[in-house]
Amino acid sequence: MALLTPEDLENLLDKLNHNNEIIKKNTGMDIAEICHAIYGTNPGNERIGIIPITSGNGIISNFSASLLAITDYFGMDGFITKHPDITGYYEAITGKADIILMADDHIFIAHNLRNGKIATNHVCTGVIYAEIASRYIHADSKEILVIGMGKVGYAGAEHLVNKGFTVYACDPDKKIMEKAKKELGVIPYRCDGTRKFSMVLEATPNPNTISEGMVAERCLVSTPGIPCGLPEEIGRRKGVDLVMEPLVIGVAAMLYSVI
Ligand code: NAI
Ligand code: 0TF
Repeated sequence: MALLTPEDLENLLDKLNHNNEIIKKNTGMDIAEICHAIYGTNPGNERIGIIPITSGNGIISNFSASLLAITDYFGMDGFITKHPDITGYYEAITGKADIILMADDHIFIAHNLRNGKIATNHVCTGVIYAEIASRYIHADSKEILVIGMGKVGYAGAEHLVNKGFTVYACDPDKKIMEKAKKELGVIPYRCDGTRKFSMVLEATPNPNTISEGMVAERCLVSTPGIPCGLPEEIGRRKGVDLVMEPLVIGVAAMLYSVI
C-alpha cells in the first residue's frame, strides 16, 4: 500500500473546503449530506479515540492530528491518546471512547465499541468517491467508468452496481478483472476512444491513468488516487471538474458508516 506522507497532509482543511465546494457545485450536496445519504446516520455526541500506531513504517507525523481535525470538523468529540499501540488502546477505552480510529501500514479502521460496527478506510473511500461521481448533476447517462479495481476501486464499483449503474471498469490485472466481471457484472472497458464518460471514479496509485478518449466534454472525475491520475492539460482542455483529496472524505465516510 502506498503510504501517506506528511506533505500529503499539509493544508488539509483548505483542500477539504475546496473539494466541498466542487462537490456541492456538481452534486448539490456537501460531504456530510452525501455521507448521510449513503449510511443514513448523523453524528451525535460520539467520543472518538485516535490511537497512534508505531508498527511497520511507524508514526506518520500529522496523521493523528489530521484525524483529530477531521472529527472536529464533523462536530465529533475526538482525542489523541498520549501513548501509542496497546497502551494507547487501554487509554482510549478508559478515556471512554465510543469509536476507535487507528491505522497500521496495511489497514485503517474505525470501530464503534457501542454498536460493534467496524469499517475500513479502503471500502469507505471507494464507496464515497463512487457516490460522489454517481451524483453528478450533468451526467449524460447512467454509465460510469471505474479505473483501477484494487481495494478502493472494487468497493466503489460494487457500490455503483448495487445502485443500478452500468459500470465499465479497467485494470491491467487480469485476475481482478475476471473476478469483477463474474461477481459484479462490470463491463471491461477498452480505451479506444469510442466511449466517453461523464462520470469517472479513478482509484489507482499511478499518474496519467486518464486519457483524453475516456472523458466527455463535461465530466466529473472523482479520485482518491495519490498521485492524481488526471493529467492537468486534459483537465483544462476538457473542463473537467475534479474531486481529489488525500484523507478527509474517506475518513468522514468511515465515521458515518459506524455511527
Ligand atoms: P490497490 O493497490 O489495491 O489497487 C490499485 C489498482 O490500480 C491495482 O489493481 C492496479 O492494477 C490498478 N492500476 C494501476 N495502474 C492502472 C491503470 N493505468 N489503469 C487501470 N488500473 C490501474 O490500491 P488501493 O488500496 O485500491 O488504493 C488506490 C489509491 O487510492 C492509492 O493511491 C491509495 O493511496 C489511494 N487511497 C486514497 C485514499 C484517500 O482518502 N484519498 C484512501 C485510500 C486509498
Ligand atoms: O497511508 C496509509 C493509507 C491511508 C489512507 C488514507 N488516505 N494509504 N496508511 C498508513 C497509516 C499509518 C498511520 C501510522 N501508523 C500512525 O501515525 O498512526
